[in-house]
Amino acid sequence: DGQFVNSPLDVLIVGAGFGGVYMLYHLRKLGYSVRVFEAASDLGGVWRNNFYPGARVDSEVPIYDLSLEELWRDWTWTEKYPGYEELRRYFDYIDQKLDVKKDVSFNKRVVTAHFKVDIDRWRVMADDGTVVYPRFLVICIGFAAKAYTPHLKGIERFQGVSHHTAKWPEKGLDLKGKRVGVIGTGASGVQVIQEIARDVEQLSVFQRTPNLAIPMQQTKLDKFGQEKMKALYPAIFERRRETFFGYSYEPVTKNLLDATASERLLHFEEQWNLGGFRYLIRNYADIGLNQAANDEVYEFWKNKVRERLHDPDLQEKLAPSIPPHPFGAKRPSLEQNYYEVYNRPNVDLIDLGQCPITEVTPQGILTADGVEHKLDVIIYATGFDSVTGGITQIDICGLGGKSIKDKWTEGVATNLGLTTASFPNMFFTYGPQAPTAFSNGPTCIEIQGDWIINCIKHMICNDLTYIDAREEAEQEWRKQVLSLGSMSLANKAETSWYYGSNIPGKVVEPYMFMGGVQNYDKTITEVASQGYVGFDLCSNAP
Ligand code: NA7
Repeated sequence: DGQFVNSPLDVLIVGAGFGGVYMLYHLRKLGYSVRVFEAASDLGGVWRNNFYPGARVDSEVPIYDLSLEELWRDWTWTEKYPGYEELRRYFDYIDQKLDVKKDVSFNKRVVTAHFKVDIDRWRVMADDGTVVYPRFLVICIGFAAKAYTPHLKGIERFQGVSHHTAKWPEKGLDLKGKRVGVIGTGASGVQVIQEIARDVEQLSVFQRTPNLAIPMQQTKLDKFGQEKMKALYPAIFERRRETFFGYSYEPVTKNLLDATASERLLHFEEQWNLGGFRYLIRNYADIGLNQAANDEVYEFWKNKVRERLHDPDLQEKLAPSIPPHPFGAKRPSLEQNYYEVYNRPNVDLIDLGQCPITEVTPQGILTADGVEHKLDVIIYATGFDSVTGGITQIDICGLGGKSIKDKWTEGVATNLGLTTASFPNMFFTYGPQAPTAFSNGPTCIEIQGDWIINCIKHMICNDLTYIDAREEAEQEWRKQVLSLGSMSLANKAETSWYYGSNIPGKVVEPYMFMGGVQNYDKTITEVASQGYVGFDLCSNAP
């Protein structure tokens, strides 16, 4: 076994994005020996992997900041919704401030992690053969660690260049003057489409489901304004833990059906103009549960979008008369000039609902109407085997030699979205059965991170070697996650990564806790303060 063997670790963290950096900072401060293994060559997590043109965050700053004062005190953003370049600079700055990199091993993709009962430690191996034996294993790889490209017939025969948005070539890709096809109109598709349309010779967008995108209302930020705002940062960071989605604002408590027509109109307009996710999450309380309320939100959205499109055919394809799914059932993208792009003469929208892809040919994409769309570049903006895919692609074995992949074949089971039974001393953040996609990333990560840090501290201080979730607690949590997920209108979307239905063969069930960040925080905090009910803690492994 390779390096580090002689200095057994207290904690190994997998992933150096927001979660990994936050955990490292706190655990190191407590005096533990901690190491981070990161598959990429630098810090940044999702922003290290996703750097296609236009990649940018859909949460505004400082909501998207880490809440550590030593970070935000001297940092200034230039845009309300920063792009990947600025987010990468933020991670460089984090390193300058917190001296993170000295404890991170880059280019180390974790391939196996086996719990060794004889030593009460994990044996973790990276793809370069490096092995470590940490007591605790914390997986901070986010929900989008495994990209998904559909198995289209003929895909390997394409003679042009093709890339998944999350596997963009490191040296970049010159699209000027090229005929480019984009498959997929999720968050990544919308961003890449609106960014490249003006540069490419011809853009063909292959759309299966229209994105019910809402305006970002991007704004430039200056230092003076931000310095003034900083007086409010502590309140903002506290507040984001107290709201349903982990932002600093809440839905209104009133139901849409109890509001007058003029009240609704003005409320919709206000959220629309303020931008970001407000039209979704600061809207009326019943829009995610009541179809009639949701229909009205859709109608307003449809009319707004149609105003921006010149051609009636495009209006129907991008903002159909009949909603493709309830508004908000799939995550609406935040757009800047997405709809205007389709008015351009060099942009073509291919509606796969009417005319599906038959195959990829050496020269492009053939659709069912017999048209071969000739392309130099194909961009797969086709998403991820989200939430569980990144975890199950690692060979993780717990007690009894069972792999996590086998354990989760019939569906996911976790206790509180933090651990899973029979995998002792292992935790994960921003993954299955947690608020994950139903929350602002850093909010969720800090809530879960704090819980894990306190748990590890509790174990070490009390000389406990072993914590494992009880199966009955796990089943109880699963029941709650499933029941919340079945109540939501979100389950009405045909293909959705929230439910795993975007991946052929994946178990279709709610993969995340949809009961609200503040309720999640309260629940997990109570479990800890009651002495970790639902967990076995002991001095020796059984
Ligand atoms: P998403 O949101 O999963 O979007 C994937 C897109 O790819 C979506 O429009 C899919 O259509 C489309 N898709 C997937 N498979 C196919 C096939 N076989 N043919 C045609 N189109 C296909 O992934 P993103 O990367 O955009 O965003 C993921 C999250 O990352 C996002 O929510 C943010 O939180 C950040 P569909 O809608 O299923 O019909």
